[in-house]
Amino acid sequence: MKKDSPIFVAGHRGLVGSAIIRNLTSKGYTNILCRGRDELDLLDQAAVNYFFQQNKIEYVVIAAAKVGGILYNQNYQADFLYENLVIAATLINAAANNDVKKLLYLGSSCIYPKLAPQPLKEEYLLTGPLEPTNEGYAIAKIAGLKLCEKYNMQYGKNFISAMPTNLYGPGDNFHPDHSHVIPGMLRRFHRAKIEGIPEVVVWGSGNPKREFLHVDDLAEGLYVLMEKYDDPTVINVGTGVDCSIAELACMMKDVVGYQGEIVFDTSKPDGTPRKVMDVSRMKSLGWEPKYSLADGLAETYQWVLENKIFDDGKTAYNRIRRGAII
Ligand code: GFB
Repeated sequence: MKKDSPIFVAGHRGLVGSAIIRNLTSKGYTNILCRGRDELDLLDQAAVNYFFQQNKIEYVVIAAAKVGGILYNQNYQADFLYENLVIAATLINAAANNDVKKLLYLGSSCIYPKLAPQPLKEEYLLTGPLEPTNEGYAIAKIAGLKLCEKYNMQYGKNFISAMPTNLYGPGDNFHPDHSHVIPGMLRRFHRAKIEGIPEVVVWGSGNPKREFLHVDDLAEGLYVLMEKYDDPTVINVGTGVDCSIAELACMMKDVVGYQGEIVFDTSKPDGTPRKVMDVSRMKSLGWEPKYSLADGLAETYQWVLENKIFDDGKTAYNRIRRGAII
């Protein structure tokens, strides 16, 4: 990519999209195009085609998606399947029809079978049943990566797919019910500390294990893929290290400086027991994550405090989503 190449980052206001913008801007890229959902409806094929034509887009990163934590996924499976399916189809088709040189599609570690051997290798895709709590999202993501693969085969395109692990960091979604585990826990531990609440409830048994990658480490990995990776095979992007949700809760308690108790609400779903990824192929490209989980959690909490994310509740959440803070 040349510094003035037209690069479209779809989903620029989200956790991943905002990190990609920070990363490319820091590297001196000057022609990064972004459109909010109020400016470009990614579910509208004609509108997206017109946008690609008008702006002669050369590179595309698809960081736009309907995302959320385990409860949100579990309870809105049709919305997750439909919206993520159409976003992928619309953007990939527009890229193919408008001579985009390279496209990077983002999947997720939840595309792998619930009980696949660990660590997860890319070849385990489609070898068993998926985790029910996010099956809708996972099928949409699998369809997207397969669409890239088939456009490469039939039309000779260069559309690559990366499978990030669970992500966290500045610009995350801190919604009390829809967020992923790290922002959800951070909000709960912070509120308990400020309001002197004697115990913090952690969803599930605490036994599942998860791998967590700071979003700025992901953004650097995606840059490496855009520059060096032209293989149609999906590639895992993660730390290759996991911890239990109970261990995460103890780390969070230390990061926030909370003195109370941790209790587990087993009426909430655990989800996949484990999904740590084999990241050897990504590391062979010369990329290594920089943040330890402890440092990444501390940096994220500092960002939350500096941006007063929890001070005015919903407003702060909405400001984040409109990109006012990022
Ligand atoms: O991050 P999370 O919502 O999604 O949940 P998944 C991870 C684990 O943390 C589950 C537990 O076992 C939850 O029960 N947990 C504990 C919590 N406290 C909380 C909390 O306050 N909020 C949340 N959300 N969880 C996601 C998929 O699955 O993985 C996404 O839903 C995506 O679509 C992502 O694929 C990578 O890791 O279970």
